[in-house]
Amino acid sequence: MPPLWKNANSLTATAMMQTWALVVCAAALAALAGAQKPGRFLSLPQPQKCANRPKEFFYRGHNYFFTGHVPALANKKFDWLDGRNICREYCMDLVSMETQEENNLIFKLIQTNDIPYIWTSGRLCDFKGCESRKDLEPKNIFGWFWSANREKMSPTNQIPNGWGYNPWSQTGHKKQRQPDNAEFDINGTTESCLSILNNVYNDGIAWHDVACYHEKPVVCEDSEELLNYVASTNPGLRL
Ligand SMILES: *[C@@H]1O[C@H](CO)[C@@H](O)[C@H](O)[C@H]1NC(C)=O
Ligand SMILES: [Ca+2]
Repeated sequence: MPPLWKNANSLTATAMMQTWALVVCAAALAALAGAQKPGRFLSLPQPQKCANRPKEFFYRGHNYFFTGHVPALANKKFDWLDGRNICREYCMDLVSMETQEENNLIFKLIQTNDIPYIWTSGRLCDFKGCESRKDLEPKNIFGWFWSANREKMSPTNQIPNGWGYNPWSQTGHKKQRQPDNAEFDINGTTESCLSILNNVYNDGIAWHDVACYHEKPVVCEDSEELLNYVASTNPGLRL
């Protein structure tokens, strides 16, 4: 899969700031489009929080934690952007499941701890900058990506390459396979964010598109981009 934006890899500090500008812009516009809390931005990493970030488990070079297992964050819920920002202050971002093995790990975390739902970094490219991308049409099939690293997802109507199942639920509010953008039909709110729901539609643990204003606990995953940036600007800091 090509990265969604060309400069997704090997970021210098300057490119990093440009990337932030792009993402900040997109996030702000997306927030405005949702008419929820206008003028919101992505948070910058906080070096001390990065150094002391919760490390609940480790997989393939990344640390992860569930907010419900961190005393200061337990019982708190966040809308999607606030969820990203909670993670980003720790040099992390919402979890991205690019492989079946990683997805199974997160499904198991949800099952073992009986977690009702979480946010992931999955996002529909439906904000400014996405209009001219013919390769993202139709959006409900080709328009999804991981915002943590801007990687495109597999088409939603297929079993992803290398996977044995399609992680998107086969059912939902409209008794149709996901993503179904169901809340748009109810009151015009687009379901632009990717949540894992635990058997909410009697469908087991599965991916659903959900409107981004809903509040959920989150799983944070190390962001190499933010860790590298904080490492390069804070020599000697142990991350
Ligand atoms: C849309 O409907 C959902 C579900 O009933 C509700 O929670 C939400 O507040 C509604 N949003 C608006 C903008 O009316
Ligand atoms: Ca849905």
